[in-house]
Amino acid sequence: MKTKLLYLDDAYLKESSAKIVSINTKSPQVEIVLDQTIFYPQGGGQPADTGTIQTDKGIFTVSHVSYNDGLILHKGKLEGLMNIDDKALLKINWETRYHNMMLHTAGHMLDQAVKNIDNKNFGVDGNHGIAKRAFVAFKFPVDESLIGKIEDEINSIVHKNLKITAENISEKEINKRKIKLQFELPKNKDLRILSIGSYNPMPDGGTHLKTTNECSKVSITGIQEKKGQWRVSYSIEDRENKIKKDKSDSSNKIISISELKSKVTNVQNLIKNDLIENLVKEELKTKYLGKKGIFNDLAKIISQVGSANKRQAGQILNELKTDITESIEKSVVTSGNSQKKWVDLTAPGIKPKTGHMHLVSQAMEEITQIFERIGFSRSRYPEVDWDWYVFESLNMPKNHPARDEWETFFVDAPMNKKMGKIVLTTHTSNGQVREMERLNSKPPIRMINIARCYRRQQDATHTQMFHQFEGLVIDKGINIQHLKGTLDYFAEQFYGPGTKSRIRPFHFQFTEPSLEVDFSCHICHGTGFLDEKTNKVNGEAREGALGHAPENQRQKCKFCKSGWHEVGGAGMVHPNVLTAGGFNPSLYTGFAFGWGVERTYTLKEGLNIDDIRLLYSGDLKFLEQF
Ligand code: FA5
Repeated sequence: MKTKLLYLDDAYLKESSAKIVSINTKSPQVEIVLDQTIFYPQGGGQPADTGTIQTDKGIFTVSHVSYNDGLILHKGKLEGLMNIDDKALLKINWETRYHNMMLHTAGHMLDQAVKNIDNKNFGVDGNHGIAKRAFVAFKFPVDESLIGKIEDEINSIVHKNLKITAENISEKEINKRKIKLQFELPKNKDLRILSIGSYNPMPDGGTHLKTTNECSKVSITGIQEKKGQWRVSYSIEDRENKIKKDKSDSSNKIISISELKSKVTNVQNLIKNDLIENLVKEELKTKYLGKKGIFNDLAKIISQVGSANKRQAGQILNELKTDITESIEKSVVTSGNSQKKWVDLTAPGIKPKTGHMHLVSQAMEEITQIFERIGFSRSRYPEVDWDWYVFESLNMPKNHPARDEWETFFVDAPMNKKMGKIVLTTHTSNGQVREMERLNSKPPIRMINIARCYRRQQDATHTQMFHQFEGLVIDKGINIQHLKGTLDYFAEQFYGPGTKSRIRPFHFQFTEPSLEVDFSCHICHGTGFLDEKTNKVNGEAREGALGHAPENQRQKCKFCKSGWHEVGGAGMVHPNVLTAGGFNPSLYTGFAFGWGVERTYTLKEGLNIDDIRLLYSGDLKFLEQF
């Protein structure tokens, strides 16, 4: 196997993914081999790249990279864990690599520049930055008096902005195109050839710039004879200068009117803030209108707005200047008066804005606490779950019509033989069998499971994503009275003293008997009529008076219309569900209930939320009221 060398196809790749092929922790440094890499291994005079290789569980800091028989060895320090076949994210230290690319390309341009001056001379060796040295060694003498000339020549190649390309090419093709190579090269092997403009190509395996003028200015720093070769040393303008140049180039980009407007708004906000802070008038003038002030700085943008927008931009800037001048004039604090940065301790304070939990989170917190007080513990189960937990283990076999009521979203994923399809769970009842399994089918179970649920429904009382809370109690001797007691306890705790619960017969596949649960309306106290409120003794309607007047003379409660609000379902756990969870139904019984968090919460006194979609509108004007 060979490592795929991504840097040969695209030398500008700063990041890529790869798979770990081997990890050797035995050598003094950890060595990692990948199936492909963007890390350049030291060679051809170009230094190795550094950077990081990251997986889910570990990070590897690459300090050296080398080539060995088709494999690239990444050496460095491993923190955490990495395994063969792990997917990894590779990142090279781009600034260093880019500098190395510049130096390498400059080396090839230097070779060409000397050749342009002395047709017979050519480079035989090169170092493009290893150990911070850079030179090209020439076969024939290069005289020191030529330094200026070589420098001019190489920088003229830089300014010509020639295209730099690399291609893999066979020996046959080299001969066909009459490409003259300076060295004996391996036979019968494809070569990588680098071309700068129309100059004669040269073999090269390094990373290079795309055009010559991407390189900073090149300086020749000396010429030295060594071992019968003439080393011409060179340097390029330092990296910081190049980066600064790139930044100033990017400041030439066109600025749109909306970008300008947003910059103007920023300045207006800034000055508003400074006025609140009581900055001295003179300081404000220098800061905003001074020669090097914020306004003049912003006004330079006019050269970047494009001719079509110049007029409008000028107008916007003029308005800003008037605005700034007027604002500064309004400032009462001057260096002459001693009020600089005065603080009026009697002024009412500015209340810092604090956020709060979303209403639904507040409700979940309160519900959890209410049930924890009577020994329930909070569980969480997946909101993307197997059909088995959502339906089948709950006594709803495949194709059972009862499933239709849960308008289900199915996940487009392979199905499992036992577990069935993957669905977005339609109710928190998926936690019933999961909780029984978690406790190894050992009683007692007192679970409160609060989670997100999903159904294909959307109207004032239904959202596609909503929350339910599910209670499950299993033990010996649990009966329906325990359920009713729990409902009454919750009603009083959540809605306030006097609130009652009511159960009505219903049908769910997973409970027997099944019930629907209602709570009494806090406005009409369960009577359905508003006039009852004033005719109560200990919460009960008083005999006589309006409580027994004919219905058409009485005012109906608009909030509930019947005295009761339905919140959800409940019942005694079906023996088949107990069996699916590993419990013996002849020994154990249990009850369960499942209600909508949003629905239960919006019925609270004083909320007046008649459309639960508002809860998810993200409208701060609504949310901030609570
Ligand atoms: C169920 O989901 C049963 N799993 C409840 C249950 C649990 C019964 C345990 C027995 C034992 P139902 O489909 O009725 O039942 O939903 C219960 C409550 O969830 C509803 O009354 C409502 O308050 C809430 N709800 C259901 N669908 C939505 C929706 N699309 N948007 C908001 N709330 C919803």
